Amino acid sequence: MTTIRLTAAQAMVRYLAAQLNEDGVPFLDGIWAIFGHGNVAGLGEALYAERESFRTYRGHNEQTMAHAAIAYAKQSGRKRAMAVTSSIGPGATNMVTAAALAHVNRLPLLLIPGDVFAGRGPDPVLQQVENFNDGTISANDCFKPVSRYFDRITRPEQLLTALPRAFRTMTDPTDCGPVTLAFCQDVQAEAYDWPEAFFEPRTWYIRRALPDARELAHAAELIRAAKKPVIVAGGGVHYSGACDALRAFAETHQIPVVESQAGKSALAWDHPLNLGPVGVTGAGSANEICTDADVVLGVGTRFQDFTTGSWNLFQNPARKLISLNVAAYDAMKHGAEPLCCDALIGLEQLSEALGDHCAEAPSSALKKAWFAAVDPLTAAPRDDIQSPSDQHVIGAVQRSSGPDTVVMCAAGTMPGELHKLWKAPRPGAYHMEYGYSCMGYEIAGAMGIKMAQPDREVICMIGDGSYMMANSELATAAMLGIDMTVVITDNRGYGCINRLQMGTGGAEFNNLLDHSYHVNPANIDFAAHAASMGAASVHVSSITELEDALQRSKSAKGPFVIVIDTDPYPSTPDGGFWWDVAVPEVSAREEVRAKRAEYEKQIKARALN
Ligand SMILES: Cc1ncc(C[n+]2csc(CCOP(=O)(O)OP(=O)(O)O)c2C)c(N)n1
Ligand SMILES: [Mg+2]
Repeated sequence: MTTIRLTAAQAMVRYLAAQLNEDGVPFLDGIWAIFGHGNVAGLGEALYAERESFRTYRGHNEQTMAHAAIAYAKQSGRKRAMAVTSSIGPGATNMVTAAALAHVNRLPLLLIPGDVFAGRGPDPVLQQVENFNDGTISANDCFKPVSRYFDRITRPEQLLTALPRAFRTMTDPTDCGPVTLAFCQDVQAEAYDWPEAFFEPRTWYIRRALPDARELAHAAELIRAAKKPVIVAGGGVHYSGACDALRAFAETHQIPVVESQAGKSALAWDHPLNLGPVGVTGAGSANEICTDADVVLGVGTRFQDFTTGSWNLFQNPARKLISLNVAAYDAMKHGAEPLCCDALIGLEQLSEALGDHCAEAPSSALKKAWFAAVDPLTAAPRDDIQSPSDQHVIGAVQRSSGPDTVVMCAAGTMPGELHKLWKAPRPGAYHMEYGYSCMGYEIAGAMGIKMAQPDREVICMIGDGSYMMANSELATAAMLGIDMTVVITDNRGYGCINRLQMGTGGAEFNNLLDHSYHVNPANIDFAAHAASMGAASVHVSSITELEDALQRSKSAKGPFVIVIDTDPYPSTPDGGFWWDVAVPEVSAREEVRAKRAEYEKQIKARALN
């Protein structure tokens, strides 16, 4: 066996660069890095040496670098990913939130935080968390509950098993999620004689699991017997590349489709069988179909509360749930009949099993009524209004967008409004991080999307609150020459939570800036802030000005930030479904007591489901 003498860090970088995906391109696009003690001397030296074959990107915050990496992976349909490395201690724990985000959303991400000295000679080192009763614990143990695979590299040769496991996890559709390889800093610098074969290029295929014959037959039997079936399309449809298969299945068997946040854009918005978004932020058309459905076929969905109206949506007492999911964990949820397999293969085989069976197509009146109700909300206002709504902003952005546009968002008012109102023309046109709904994903995420798909126009919708939480990768986007449009809706605070507070009977408190304890009124100049980081920016005062700015943004180079003041109170009244947010049983406020009574009715209704 020929060997090569390298440090553990050098070996890791060589290995990372040699892993390919099924299209023959590197699985990892590169690595985001902020150095400190814990990675600068070891991994930093190794990355420098390989800088031509494996790119290192410098960001401004470990969490948001990881957000960029996650968005990259999501937009790549999990076929490509990025790594992120940090120093030990705060740099590392900054990434824990991002690990959780990737974990919830089932997205590949390779985190390489530096770790304390395996040899413990200089202990305690700067930033070392000392545990009094357990010598093996470091700050990086925080990653364990939010990693699909965690390993601490305390000897160089552990990489021979840890690295293949890392790629196995990231490319396994069932287990896909974040991997944390906590890399002890003395080990990074230590040499070992590595088998050269370890660094040969290796291709990682994403396995397509076939259905079990009994599960398939049972699912087909249930669908055949159904009078009012519906398909709930989730993110798994996209990750499996099953959007065409879904359309063919729906058309052949005339079964309506509704879409979760992660599933949206699986079918074009104007396809007659796309009944629209489902659940808490769903369309009236979709929710009406689901309320009555006797068979609900989930495809690649986790059935989270926003999708199921906190499990109050599917009200037909005779309804059966089938969950077609690659993960048995999801396929068994809430008493579902499992169809545990890849979405594309599962839909094809289910279709074959159903033959020419056809359900009764849904009436087109439902969709017509929905658009008749909501289209006026996004229409250009006849006269310029003082304080436009977020719906007006969505309308303007929609009018300026084309088939190559990707609209993206994560938290605040916009996700719900976009789920209801955005008209996604094709798969990938809608990128919503609504598994973890993490404020601060947006700007870094938009950058990651553009890096994944440079030919598409990326529009980031972000509230003032999310912008304030994490905006520093705007400077990175400027530095990397990333063309993207950022629309900041400034409603002076946490508008959606303020409405939720009112909706649960609470007084308006600590959400909008003006309702929060202050000595001086807040006055943030977002356009000036963005400009200071190297972005082109403009504050617009009307929807007409917004439309002009959106046109200008198309030929702009680098990030282009548009700020518009919006009204924090309106949200789309039509559609939607109950969301379980616990209301206090005891309160001095009459409004809370009234909301509690309503709440108890909903809880009872769920018990009957
Ligand atoms: C990291 C994080 N913290 C808190 C929340 C809870 N949260 C969800 S939306 C929101 C307010 C968002 O405010 P903004 O971005 O201004 O959007 P708006 O609703 O005002 O349009 C908060 C606090 C969250 N989702 N993520
Ligand atoms: Mg806001």
